[in-house]
Amino acid sequence: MLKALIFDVDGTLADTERDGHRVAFNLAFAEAGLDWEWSEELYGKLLAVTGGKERIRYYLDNFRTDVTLPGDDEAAYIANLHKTKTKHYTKLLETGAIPLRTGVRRLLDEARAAGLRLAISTTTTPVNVEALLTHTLGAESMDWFEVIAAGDIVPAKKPAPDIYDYALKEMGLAAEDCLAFEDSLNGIFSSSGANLKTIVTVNGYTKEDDFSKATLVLDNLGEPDKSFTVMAGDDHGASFVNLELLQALAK
Ligand code: XBP
Ligand code: MG
Repeated sequence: MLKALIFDVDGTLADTERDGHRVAFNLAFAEAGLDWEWSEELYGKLLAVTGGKERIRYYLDNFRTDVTLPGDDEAAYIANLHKTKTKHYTKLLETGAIPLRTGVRRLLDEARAAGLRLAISTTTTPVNVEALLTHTLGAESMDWFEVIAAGDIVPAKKPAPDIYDYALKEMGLAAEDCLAFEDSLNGIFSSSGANLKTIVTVNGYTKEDDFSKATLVLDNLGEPDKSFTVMAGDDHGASFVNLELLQALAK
């Protein structure tokens, strides 16, 4: 019996990476006087690593071995740089620059009206979730989600299943009572690692990924007047994601 929907954030609720996080990282680097510039192409490679702090570390270790960070505490330097990035990112969201993806608002409204429980499992920083929800759905939307599992709240980020296991535990639900929504390879490894059936909505950075672990792979959630495109899986005759389709997928 489907009891809850658990949503990833970046790339799933909204297409935040290319024009949001990436831009915020570059603004933080410029503010710190660094010559680091993450192009759209390079950022696509850096998305292999989840977590902004971890992504900066990955960039330095794999693309900038020429760089020696100032001071003697690299982790502290990176954490501070990441704090600046988060400041820029939340300011970007305040401008309304990043809208919700197709079908997200409608599905959240349908789920709430039907009494389905909602949760979030994301690698991003908690303040980023609050900024996205507040500026797209209103401040009260933070209360729509029983659990907002985000960022450093778990020891291991996606692709580890920790963030989904945490949400399930906090909700007191079994994986078979829920469906997860994801957009990336790291995401599907995490949700399927927690034994969750997962609907994937691909985006520019992830459309070529292998989503064989997903229950259904779509270009987006669709709307009554704008049908989705099915990349893989059984759409049960639906043309957009609604509760009827989700109930069929959850069986
Ligand atoms: C995506 C991520 C995050 C964001 C950047 O998270 O991996 O790290 O790219 O946000 P998800 P932070 O798809 O799980 O929502 O800089 O706050 O980590
Ligand atoms: Mg994601």
